[in-house]
Amino acid sequence: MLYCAIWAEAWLSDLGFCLIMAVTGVWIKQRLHPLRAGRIRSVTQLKMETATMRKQRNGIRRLAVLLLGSILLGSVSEGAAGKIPVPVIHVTDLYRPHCDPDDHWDLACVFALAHRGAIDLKAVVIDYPQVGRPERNPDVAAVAQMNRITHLAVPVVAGCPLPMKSRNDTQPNATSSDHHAAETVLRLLHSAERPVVIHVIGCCRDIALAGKKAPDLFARKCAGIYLNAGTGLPGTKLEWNVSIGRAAYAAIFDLPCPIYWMPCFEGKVSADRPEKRGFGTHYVFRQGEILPHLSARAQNYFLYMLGRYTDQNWLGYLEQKPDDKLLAEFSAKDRNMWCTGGFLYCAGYTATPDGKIVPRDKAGGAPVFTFDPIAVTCDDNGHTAWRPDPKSKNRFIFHVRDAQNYPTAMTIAMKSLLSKLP
Ligand SMILES: [Ca+2]
Repeated sequence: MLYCAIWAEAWLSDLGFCLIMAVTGVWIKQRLHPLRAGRIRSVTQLKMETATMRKQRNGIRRLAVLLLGSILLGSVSEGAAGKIPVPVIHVTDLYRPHCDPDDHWDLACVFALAHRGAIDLKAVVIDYPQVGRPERNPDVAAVAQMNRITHLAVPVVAGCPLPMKSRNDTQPNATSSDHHAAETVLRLLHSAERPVVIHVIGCCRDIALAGKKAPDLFARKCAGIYLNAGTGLPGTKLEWNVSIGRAAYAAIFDLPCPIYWMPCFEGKVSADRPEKRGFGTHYVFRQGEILPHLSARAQNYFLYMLGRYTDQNWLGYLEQKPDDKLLAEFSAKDRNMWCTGGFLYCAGYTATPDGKIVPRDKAGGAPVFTFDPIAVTCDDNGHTAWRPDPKSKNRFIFHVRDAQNYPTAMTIAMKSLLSKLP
């Protein structure tokens, strides 16, 4: 709505400018025409005057076109954080019944950013359920609820059931159903007017497949992959999102587009390397700090998931009065979180230590996190090695700059996002 209002305002001001230019043009024609002005005394003088006037008119036309163009471009550059909403594809292991409820919190965050016009949410891709967990289905009901709450119409597709056998495995024998998600991603990149951001907060498979099938398209049309997987330092067991698809995780690091790597955990930090601290996104918040402050519909979105409902009553549940008992029960529980910073950053924002969401260039000298340029490699088994590289233009790592305030800042930022959901 905000974005529409900005466009409407911009176009109205452009219309006003055009009217002014038209009136000015008529006035100039009336005032300066040589015959009307009575300044012509011979045919030769008329020809010379006419040639001079033509040059002046062409100059005025060029100036008008330049002015009009700059105004139109100026209106396009308006919007959230001073830019057009960045197109986003959200890839998540979002199931019903839920696996880890953090994915539902994350889905609400990206919908909240879309609702306020900061991103253009193009699609949600949900991982194919894990082997041995057939009762878990991609939670299309949660996406339907968020569409209902935000008045958006974001499409949702399910991912590929086949694991990649190697980091270059493009699965030539897969069916169209198997690659529905990967092909959807490629179609969206191909048709997008601007490069698209991709958030991966579950398995890497579908984006790795899409990227390996069309690396040139990723080079041209992917603005960055926000990769929520792995650990910042080696020496610990593989993180969950890596363990469910090592080859796919390794393949992401091969892609010719920016990678904003968001290690889920810091890893094993040695006491003699204190400068290596802060390279993990994990934080914890108490759900009661946010849930009671949400709209009834937003509360019901969470309670329908947290209560593990698997009926078909997603719309009916959304519209009812929130269940006070469930609300109290889950408000008293903590929640592990990881991905919030990347959602803000891709939209042009960061957070201050006191949790204010601010444009990245207005954070002053103290953003609570940064993305630092690095050189990074990943072997076939999902083990990464990296080092700072100030010259790097397309590999970055999430860096918590203020560990003391980071969890609170992310919680307050999330609360301010979600509390604006209708
Ligand atoms: Ca996840």
